Amino acid sequence: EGAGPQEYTLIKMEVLEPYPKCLKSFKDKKVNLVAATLRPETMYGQTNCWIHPEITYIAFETLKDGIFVCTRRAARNMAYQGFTDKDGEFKVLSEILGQDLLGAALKTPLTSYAKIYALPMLTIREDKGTGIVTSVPSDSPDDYAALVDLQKKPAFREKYGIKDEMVMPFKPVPILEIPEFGNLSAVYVYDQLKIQSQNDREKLTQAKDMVYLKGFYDGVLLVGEFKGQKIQDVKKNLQTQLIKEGGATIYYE
Ligand code: A2H
Repeated sequence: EGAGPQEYTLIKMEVLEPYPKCLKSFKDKKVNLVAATLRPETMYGQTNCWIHPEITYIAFETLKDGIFVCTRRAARNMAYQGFTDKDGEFKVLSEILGQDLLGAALKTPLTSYAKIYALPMLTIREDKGTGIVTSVPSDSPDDYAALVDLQKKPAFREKYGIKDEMVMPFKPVPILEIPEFGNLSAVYVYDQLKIQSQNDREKLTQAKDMVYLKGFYDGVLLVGEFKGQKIQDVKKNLQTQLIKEGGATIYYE
C-alpha cells in the first residue's frame, strides 16, 4: 500500500456465553474476537462477524482488554503497539482453527442487534488486518455478497454447522445515505452489477470502488449521535467515541 502505516479501527467483538468448545478454557475471562475496519462510522450496521474456516488464529492475553483472538501476525504487530506487558512479546494461550469459532455468539458496539454470530467467509486474507472482519452488508459489497451466499444456500450453512437463526434474521440496516445509491449502497451496486457470489472478485472490486469514495465524501449518517452529518466530518469523532466507550482501539500495520 502507500507510504506510511495504515491505521485501522480495531473493533472488540465480545464472545458471549456459552463459549465455543475451543474457548472453554477461558471460561471466566473476557474474550474478544478483534476485527480491523477502515469504516468505524458503519458499525451501526453490523450483522455478523466473518472468520475464515481454514485460517489458524491464536488467543493471547492483552494488558487491558482480556483475551484477544486474531492471526499470529496481527498479535505480533499488536505486541509492538503496547497491547501486551512486554514490548514485542506475546504469549500464545492457544491455537484455534477458524472453523471452531463459527457459530460463536458475539456482542459488538453500536449495532442494533443484541447478539450476532461468527460466520464463514472464504475470501478473508491471512496477511491483512486481524484475519477477522466485522460484517456490514448495507455498505460493504463483500459482506453483502457473503451474507447472501449463506442465506440462499442451505448446504453452505450445513457444511459449517451454521444454524438458520444465526443467519436468516439478519438484514442489511440502512445507516447511511449516499446520493444516487440510496440507503443500502452495497445492495444497490450488488444488484446493478448482477453479482452472483462472494467469489465474483472482479465485479466486487468494481462495486467497492463505486461506493467507497462516494460514501466518504457524500455519505450522510442516518442514525446515532451524528445523524444528519457527513461522514467526512464525523468519522474521526465517531472513532474517538467508540474508543472512549471501550468498544474499539487503534491498530496499525
Ligand atoms: B471494512 P484494506 Cl462497510 N481480508 O470494514 C479481507 N478483508 C478484510 C480483511 C482481511 N483479512 N481485514 C479487513 N478487511 C476488510 C467495513 C467496511 C469495509 C465497509 C465497506 C468497505 C470496507 C465492514 N466490513 O472495506 O485492504 C474490512 O472491511 C473496503 C476496502 O486494508 C476493512 O474495512 O484497504 C477493509 O477490508 C480493509 O481493507
